[in-house]
Amino acid sequence: MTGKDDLNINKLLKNPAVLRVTDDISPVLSERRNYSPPVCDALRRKYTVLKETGRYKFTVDKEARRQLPSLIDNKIRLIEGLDSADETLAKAYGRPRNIGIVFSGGPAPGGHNVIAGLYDAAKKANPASKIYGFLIGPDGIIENEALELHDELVDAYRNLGGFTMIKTGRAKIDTRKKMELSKETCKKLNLDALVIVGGDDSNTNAAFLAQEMFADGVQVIGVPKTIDGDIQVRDDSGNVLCAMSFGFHTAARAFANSISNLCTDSSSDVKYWHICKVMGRVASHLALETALQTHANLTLIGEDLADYVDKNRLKKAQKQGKVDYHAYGMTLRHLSRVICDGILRRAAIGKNYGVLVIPEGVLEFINEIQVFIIKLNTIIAEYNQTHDKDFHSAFALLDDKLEYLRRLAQRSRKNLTFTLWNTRDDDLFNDIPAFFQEGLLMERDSHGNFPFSQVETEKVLMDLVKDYLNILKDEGRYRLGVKRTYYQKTLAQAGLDPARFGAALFENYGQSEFLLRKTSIISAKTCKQALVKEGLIKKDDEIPAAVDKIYKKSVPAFKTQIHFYGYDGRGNDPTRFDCIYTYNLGLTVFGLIANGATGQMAAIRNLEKDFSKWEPIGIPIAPLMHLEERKGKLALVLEKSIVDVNSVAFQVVKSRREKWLAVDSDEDHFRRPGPIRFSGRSEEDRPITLELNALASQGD
Ligand code: FBP
Repeated sequence: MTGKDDLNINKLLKNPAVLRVTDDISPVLSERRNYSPPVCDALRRKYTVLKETGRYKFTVDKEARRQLPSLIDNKIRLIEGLDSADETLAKAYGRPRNIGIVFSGGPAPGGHNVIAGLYDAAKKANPASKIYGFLIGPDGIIENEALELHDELVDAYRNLGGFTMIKTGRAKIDTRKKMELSKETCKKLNLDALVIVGGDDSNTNAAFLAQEMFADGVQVIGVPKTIDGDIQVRDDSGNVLCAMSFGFHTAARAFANSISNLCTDSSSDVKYWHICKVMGRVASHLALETALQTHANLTLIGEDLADYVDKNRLKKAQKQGKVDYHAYGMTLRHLSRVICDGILRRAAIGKNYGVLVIPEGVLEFINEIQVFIIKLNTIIAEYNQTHDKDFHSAFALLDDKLEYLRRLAQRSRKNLTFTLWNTRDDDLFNDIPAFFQEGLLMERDSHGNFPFSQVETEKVLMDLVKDYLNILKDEGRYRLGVKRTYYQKTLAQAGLDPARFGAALFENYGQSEFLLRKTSIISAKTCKQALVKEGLIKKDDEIPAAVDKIYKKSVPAFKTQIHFYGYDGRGNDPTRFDCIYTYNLGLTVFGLIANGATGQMAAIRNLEKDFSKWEPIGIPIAPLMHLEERKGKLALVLEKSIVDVNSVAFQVVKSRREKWLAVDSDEDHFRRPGPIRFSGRSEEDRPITLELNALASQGD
């Protein structure tokens, strides 16, 4: 570049038009920062008060009562607004407070608005109140790494995605030492309250912290965060108290937009099956919402697979007067058959392309894999408890880990009381591909969860699918249907009689719009034999070019493109629904704190209804807890909500499956959700899952 060019570019860079388009602040960023979400009526008032209601009942776990005695009798708290207050309330409500807030676990769109809501409400009640953001997750509490938030910082992140302002982490405050350090931090910062924005595990942690700090008077409030959508709360009678965690809507809409684009691509280029894995560590809520948003051709729902019963197997066993326990639940192999069936049926009408959605946590619902996961969890946890070095450092390589498992299997042969890992387990485990073995042995997170996002589930499944399709191809059963009119035109143009050749080549000539090659024709050689047999050509003749062309058209090539949707959707700027939901959650948090609550989770009731019906509430966390296997032991945790196969949303998807598979000559029935639109009228109000499930309570 010459000096003259340098001079020009420097001048150009100062040009207002260049400055405007190269600025970090895009028009949508400004629009988002300046947006003020609407506020629920109760939270708009000068004061809030809590009204305890005994209307909602929970069955309390004995262990929860034992471990969380100060919180277990907490009730649902309704938040009501007041424009004026007596002196005592006004003084208590408006006293200056120090509040700490932390993000825990994976990012979820809307988190910044929880902070903004809490910050606005606290400053409105008393401008001298201080809000601290703990940095990089719960480690920030343990190590007292905190940042005092101020207007400029909070304003910079309003209505924006990610947890960028204070970052997040997956640490768990699970040892006496970490608990003491956390208490010390609260003391040093003179905190009145600590707010934990997290998923089921983090809210579990919030309950234990609330119990621990009860005597010190530090209140602990949880906020239901996770794109997975698996924090949903109902009471014993099924009344919905929290319909969905925040972040779910945005992530689902982001995934749906990308997947919908693939639906368009696949039906244009007609040569690929797009295999889309979507996040959701265990529950398939995100996959279900994606199905409703896009009408992709095939969507697997883990919870549905777990319910699977092989009726043929069951009948066969019944006839023999036996019970076949293997008939219950889905195996990996069987699942690959289910996928192949869809692929085959579409191929038969000439559609050798499509979109398949696989939930990230599908393996959790496959019996044989779940057994491995639980056994390996226990083996790893037991090893870590009894040795100085942890399992993963002691056995860094896969071969070392396999060798250790082999030794355990040998032990089971000598010692019959040791049943954790037997020779059969070891043989089965050695039968699976190395990359999958590595996946199943991966390090668990601090809460003992299996890292599904790092396992190439789609690869495991698609390898099985490809193997089976090859078998079906060899048997002549995987073939592409050829449009009758195309076939007739091609043969007629070559001067051949379509009817005579058709009868020799196809099993359904004259019966269907799409012609299926006979299963005995699996190669050019067998095609020629069929023609010779019917006297259409002589032994030494070549296959007529037109027939060869039709034969080649009927041979499918199974080509896939693999995609993973997770981190991208998690980082998306929130939908309007999530912006409004989270800002009101932040205000709710302050309402709970200002009224002395602890061990509660902030929530908004009636999310599935119009905004005017939204009600801020506090849900007691302790009564929601139950015992679950974690790190090989039973632990008290908040129960995850998985997809209810009897829900309206699932039943709608189930009843549309055949239509969306589109095994007919019509176009596919894809739906275009479009990208997330922050402004404009075409953006939807709330997740489709919520809208549909709300119909159940209306009795429609
Ligand atoms: P949270 O439950 O912490 O919100 O995280 C959800 C999630 O995005 C899952 O969908 C996914 O399996 C997991 O986090 C990925 O974890 P990581 O961020 O550690 O890769």
